[in-house]
Amino acid sequence: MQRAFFNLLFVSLVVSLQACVAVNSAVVADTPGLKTLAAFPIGVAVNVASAGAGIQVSKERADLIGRHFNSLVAENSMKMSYLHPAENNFTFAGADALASYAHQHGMVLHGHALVWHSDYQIPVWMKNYQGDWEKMLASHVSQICAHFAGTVRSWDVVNEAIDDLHPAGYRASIFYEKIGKSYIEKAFIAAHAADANAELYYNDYNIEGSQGKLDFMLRMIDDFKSRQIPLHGIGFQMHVSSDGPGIAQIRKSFKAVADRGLKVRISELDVAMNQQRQFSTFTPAVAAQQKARYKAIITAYLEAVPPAQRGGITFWGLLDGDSWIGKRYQRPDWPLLFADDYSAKPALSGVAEALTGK
Ligand code: 9MR
Repeated sequence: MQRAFFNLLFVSLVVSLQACVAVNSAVVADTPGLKTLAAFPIGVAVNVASAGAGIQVSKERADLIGRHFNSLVAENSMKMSYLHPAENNFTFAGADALASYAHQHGMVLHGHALVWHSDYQIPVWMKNYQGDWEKMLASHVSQICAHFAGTVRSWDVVNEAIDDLHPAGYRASIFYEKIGKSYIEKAFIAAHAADANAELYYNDYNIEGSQGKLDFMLRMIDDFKSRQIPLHGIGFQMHVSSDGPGIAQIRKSFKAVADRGLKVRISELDVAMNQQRQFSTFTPAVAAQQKARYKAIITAYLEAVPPAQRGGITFWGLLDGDSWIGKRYQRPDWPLLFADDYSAKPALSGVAEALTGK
């Protein structure tokens, strides 16, 4: 009698375990790898080897990334201060490891960023540089591009050179102050001379939302085109939120760049949901709103950018907890496609639905 009871218990345990496995694998099988749904690169920003979060040291991350993405970008480790800590010293080891990881896993590596104003990403030696700034910056760009020629197929050559606070002028960065606005074109010329095969992007935020900033950038593009400066595409960072910018403005901004024959990348996509700090948890209603927003953005990209000009879409991190947003603004937020337990959020289906036109 007792034995029969335990047998029954055992059988029901096995049955429920099997059911559980079946449900989980059905969920996994139902979520297509994003990279299988697009003819252009689908990327994610990763950290190199920070404990647990580094793609090379976390199996969970590596598996999820391998399933959905075919393009990587270093969230931080290819910025100026990390790659070029002293005038005559480059530290390429971390980025080289990422490049070979990408290569081994059939992914492309996008380089971010050769010239960026952000104060603590400019190496101290550079800030204090007393010599010829034009030569120094060109040499910085060309040495890095030459090192990665053949492994990095596209670069953010200049990041955030336009000032959106003082409407639509050049940002008063150290490069602008030392060299003038020509530092931008000179960086592109140096990058192209060092690696003629690399695709070269100008990358910025809020160009999908601020008409003034967009117009200023379009004038810069037109000027570059008229003088054959080797600029191949624009990266729209797209750190957007649930409330804005409006989708019509986003579509129009992509189209304005595409109409000029350039490639368009969505280069750092995330959708913040808690700018007003009104939520303490990520509810199903917020998740549904985020899904719709992701879907609308990807749809706008596909509508506005012809296939041959789609440089790809990169998400700025994998798990919500990775995101810079919560850290920078000191608030809970859930801007990305995966929750911290590696489960897919509705946002992932929103992206998949847009890519498949459903
Ligand atoms: O996500 C990045 C964060 O980890 C860094 O602390 C920060 C400063 O280097 O940069 C963040 O990434 C930025 C990117 O490099 C350029 N566009 C804005 C991104 C978010 O701030």
